[in-house]
Amino acid sequence: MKRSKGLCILAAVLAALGGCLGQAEQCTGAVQKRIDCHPQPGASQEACEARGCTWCATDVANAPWCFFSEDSPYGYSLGGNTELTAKGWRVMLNKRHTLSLFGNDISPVVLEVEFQTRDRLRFRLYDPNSQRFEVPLHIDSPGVAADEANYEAELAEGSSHFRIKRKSTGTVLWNSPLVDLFFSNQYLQITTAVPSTSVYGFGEQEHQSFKHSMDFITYALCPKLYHQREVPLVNLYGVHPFYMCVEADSNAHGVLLLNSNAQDVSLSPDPSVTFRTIGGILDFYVFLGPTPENVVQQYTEAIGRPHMPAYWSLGFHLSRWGYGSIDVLKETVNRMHYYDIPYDVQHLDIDYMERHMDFTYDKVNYAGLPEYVQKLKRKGMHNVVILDPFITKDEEPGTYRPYDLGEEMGVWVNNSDGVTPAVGKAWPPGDSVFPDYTNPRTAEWWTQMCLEFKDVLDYDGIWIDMNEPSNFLTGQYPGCAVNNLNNPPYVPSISDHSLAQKTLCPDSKTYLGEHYNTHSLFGWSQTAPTFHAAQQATGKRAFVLSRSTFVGSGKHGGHWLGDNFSQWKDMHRSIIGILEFNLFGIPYIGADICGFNYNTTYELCLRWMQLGSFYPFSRNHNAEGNKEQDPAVFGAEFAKISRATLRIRYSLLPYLYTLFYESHVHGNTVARSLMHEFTSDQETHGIDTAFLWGPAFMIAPVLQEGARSVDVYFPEATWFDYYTGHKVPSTWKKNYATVAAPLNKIPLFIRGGYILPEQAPASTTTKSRLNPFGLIIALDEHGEASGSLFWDDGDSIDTIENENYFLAKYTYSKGNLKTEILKNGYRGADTLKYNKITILGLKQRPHAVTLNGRTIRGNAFSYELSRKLTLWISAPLTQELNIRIY
Ligand code: MIG
Repeated sequence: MKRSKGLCILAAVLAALGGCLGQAEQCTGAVQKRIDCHPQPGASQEACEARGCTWCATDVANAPWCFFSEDSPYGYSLGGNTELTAKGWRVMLNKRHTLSLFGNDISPVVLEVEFQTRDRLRFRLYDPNSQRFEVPLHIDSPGVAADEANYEAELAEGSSHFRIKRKSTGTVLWNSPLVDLFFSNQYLQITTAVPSTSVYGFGEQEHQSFKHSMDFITYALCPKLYHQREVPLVNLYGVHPFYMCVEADSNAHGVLLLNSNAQDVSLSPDPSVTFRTIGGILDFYVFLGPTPENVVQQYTEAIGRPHMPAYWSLGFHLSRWGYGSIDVLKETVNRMHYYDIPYDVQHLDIDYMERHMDFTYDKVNYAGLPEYVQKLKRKGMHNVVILDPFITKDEEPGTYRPYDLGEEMGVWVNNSDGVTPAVGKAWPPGDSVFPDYTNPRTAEWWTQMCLEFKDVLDYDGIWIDMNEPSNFLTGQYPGCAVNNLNNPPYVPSISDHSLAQKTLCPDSKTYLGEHYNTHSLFGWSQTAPTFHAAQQATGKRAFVLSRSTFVGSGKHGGHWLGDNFSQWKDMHRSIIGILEFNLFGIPYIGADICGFNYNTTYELCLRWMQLGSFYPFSRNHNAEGNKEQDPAVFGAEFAKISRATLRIRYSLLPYLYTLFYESHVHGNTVARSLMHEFTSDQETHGIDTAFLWGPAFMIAPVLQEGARSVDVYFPEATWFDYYTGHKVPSTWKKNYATVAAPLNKIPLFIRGGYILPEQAPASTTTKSRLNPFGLIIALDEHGEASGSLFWDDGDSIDTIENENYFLAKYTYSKGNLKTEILKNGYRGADTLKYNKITILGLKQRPHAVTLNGRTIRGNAFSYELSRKLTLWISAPLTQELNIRIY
């Protein structure tokens, strides 16, 4: 329930008067327990009481004034006996009263519980008498006996609540009163108590903190292009109805609502979470953890593990919308090379196209582009081209094959008649049609177009933009008809409260069903076909960067956070977005470095280059019309700092790549919050200004203008300054310490107990991949550390599945470093060497060092007062190392 401040005050006065008139007794009951009974705008006492709910003003910000009580005439009650099924149980629920909030209530509904794995429970509420839309994401369900599961699911409190418990602790993870359950044709709602206020996730919106505020906050989930991003919490491009909650005893669990209809979710201080969706079924999955990493591993096991990115895609990317010409592009590239800034990938935004038409390039302004791309490739660089999901229908017949062939194959999204294509307006000249990627024929057409285009303009990856899908109009021509789908009784709290705004009408027809149900799946359904097309076209590992994502998108693509602004606060929010997309199983994630909209400034851009050097996906990107902001344009000093920071990134790419391997194989996060690693330390729960690469590398960027230091929180562990190798003072532990951060420095720390593989940096990964490796061994308080290295050729398809890779495990204990080679299947590793071993945190200066039993001469190692030992060696990567420190 939203209203303006003024109205609020007026209503408060009226309510106070009401109180004097004898209605005060209604105001008993804690405000924080309220669940909104009038979620749409326009609540009034009259409307509220007419629907049988309680009205009571409060000055608690955002708290609903109209809310459910035990005797509100809604919800469901037990309608029969519990029946055992092959993997769980099910029970009928009947609607308690005949009154309806939004019409067409369904009764009975079935609550069905499925014990899928020991750590994963599914429960669904569905209509037993009619097939409703379900998301076509296949999740394997091996099934497990109830007594083997780590959870219990039951109807409790006289069968008035559905409850899920963690067996080991008895913590109630889910508790839904059936009294405010709704299951009508176009309005489904369920509330659950959550065991703590440490709640993370839900997307995609821009969040101000990683840990959510539970103060009656509502987020909408419905893909839309940015336009109103400046409005806080507005729904953005993707849909991830997934949250993770950390319980009081530090166990964590996750919950997914697998539903693709427009929806919103309200977080209340009780604490509780209310889901509202306008279609489909209520299909929940609960993941038992118990660590935050386990939650993400279990989540990605269900929805699909993240893809393995190409090594080159972990290099630095440069992009902008509106170079305008190949000459400006060349000047930009040249100055990057002049300053020798590490740089692997050049993106081409829509201005490379002829009149913004997919599968063309501008032969006038970008004359010679194909040859230029070849030249960059010979330097070891890669390129990514943008493709939009709208195809103009208004070129001369026979002159624009993408349209002609698509039309012939019948691959467009149709109007509600199911026959005539939906026509909207976007970048290309004339009007456009929209490929329906849920149709397998569309995938064939798209692949064909991508293959043919490769011969026109070579590319290594594809960037798919505007796939919410975006349209410059509200709905297609001639506007949306008035009907149930286009005008549902409840519209979630999305921007403008309009489902068709800047997209297609909900009653449009896609292969999988009405756009009403499949809107959130547009970008998702485009990602897999683009992945396969890119793979086929390049013969290499696919690179797909998608603006719109859904549950499971990480399997085939990465994401960037979209059209941010060149503002300091956006820099902070980028960290939150990156942490969230790691929860969503999309670890290949970054934000536009230096900001997309608005002109950046020298200092903002410099600090952002420093932070962005540690985004899993590191790309500087800018909007049309803004001042240039590539790291070479600000002069020598800026370039030098950017170069130095990116060289740190490049030197640690073997570590980052190994994290992506772990993510692909085990579903781990790549960038993670301090809370993920130090869950039992409550202080970490709210930290989102610093983050980690894996368990071991902390990035603590400057996020404020003019700041020359950062207050860094150091959880209980041994930490080393990345630059000096100094152990941080023990007084800093479990404390905030002020760390110097002059303009040329981003604070970075290594966690004791870990071994990080590194490799000498170079101007591209093509070159750095040939350089010698090093190991940074950061000892914990027991003088121990471990780590691993994954290596392969970096861009072949399925190297893991085909066992064409190298995997080593390193352990250091009692002065002894050992490697164990777990896999030696990549012959390209045979020529690579280790040349540098760094040990941080030694207790004393060693008097001798041996490598594989032979003494290392004194001039091949150096020991610094910081207790950092550096050994210069030459040893093959693919043979086991044994180093002893005496
Ligand atoms: O209407 O292709 O988010 O990264 O530069 C804007 C032009 C369309 C939006 C993307 C942005 C890209 C821009 N696109």
